[in-house]
Amino acid sequence: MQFSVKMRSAKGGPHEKGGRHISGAERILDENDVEKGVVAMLRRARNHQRGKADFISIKIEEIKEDEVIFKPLIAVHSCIAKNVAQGHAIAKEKLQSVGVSALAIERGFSALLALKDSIRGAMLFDAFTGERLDNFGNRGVRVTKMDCAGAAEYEEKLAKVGLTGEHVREALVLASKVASAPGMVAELCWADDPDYVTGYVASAVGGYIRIPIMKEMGSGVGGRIFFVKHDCDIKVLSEYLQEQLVLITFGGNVDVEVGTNFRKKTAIN
Ligand code: WAQ
Ligand code: MG
Repeated sequence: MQFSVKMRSAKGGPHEKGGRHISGAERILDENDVEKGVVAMLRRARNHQRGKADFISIKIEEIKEDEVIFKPLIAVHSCIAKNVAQGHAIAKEKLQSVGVSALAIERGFSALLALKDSIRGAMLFDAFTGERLDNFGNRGVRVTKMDCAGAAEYEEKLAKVGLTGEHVREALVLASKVASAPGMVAELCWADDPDYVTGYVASAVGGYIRIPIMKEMGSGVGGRIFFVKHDCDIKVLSEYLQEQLVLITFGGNVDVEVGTNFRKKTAIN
């Protein structure tokens, strides 16, 4: 039996009463791993760099295994950037190359850079006009009900190319689910943890492009923008992001390419 386990935490009360978002997590776990998973989430919320949460919501739901679908891990590429300006320039170029308009890119960046603090979910933007399409306000759309299909296999393969840690695993799983969503064009993200400055641009076509520096060290403001097709059905998309159970598979060999020009290729297998 499997369970969807999700956590969101805030400080200064619940999110909906103005509390400051601290941390969230989403997993799909076997019955035997639920207890351990819940304890890990509790610890994360209480010992987070962003602060000690005083509101923690953990939701555990039994799932029907026939409702789970499988999607492949998107290809992973790493870029070199020496500072935030270079990181943003690479991200903009990559977004444009997978079909996001220059106007939408500017608007997306402005929206993220204008945040005074992180919100708990992602903002949806029209990839053509750059208009914000969701009306989730300071909540954003939270992608949930996803995990990697085989955690042990995943850890082992990613460790071989030096991609370890929860940030990477969670981001790769989220980005792969998001890239598979109906109407999705691309995602832009950087972390909200003050000492974690990495971010990425991801899409089904271009894969996961890891960018080492997307904000200044010490900044607790990160976020996500999902750029979607002009005629995207927001209701269908939001339902997929929030409710569809998705497990991410390796689907054979996965290549991780390193370098601005992606010259060095390391196969994970
Ligand atoms: N659904 C939608 N938005 C989310 C979710 C979610 N499940 N989780 C986080 N966000 C939004 C929210 O606004 C956060 O403030 C923001 O994204 C950043 O979240 O080394 O750690 O969990 O390759 O801090 C990327 C690089 C790390 C990983 C991203 O994001 C790597 C990261 P964080
Ligand atoms: Mg974070």
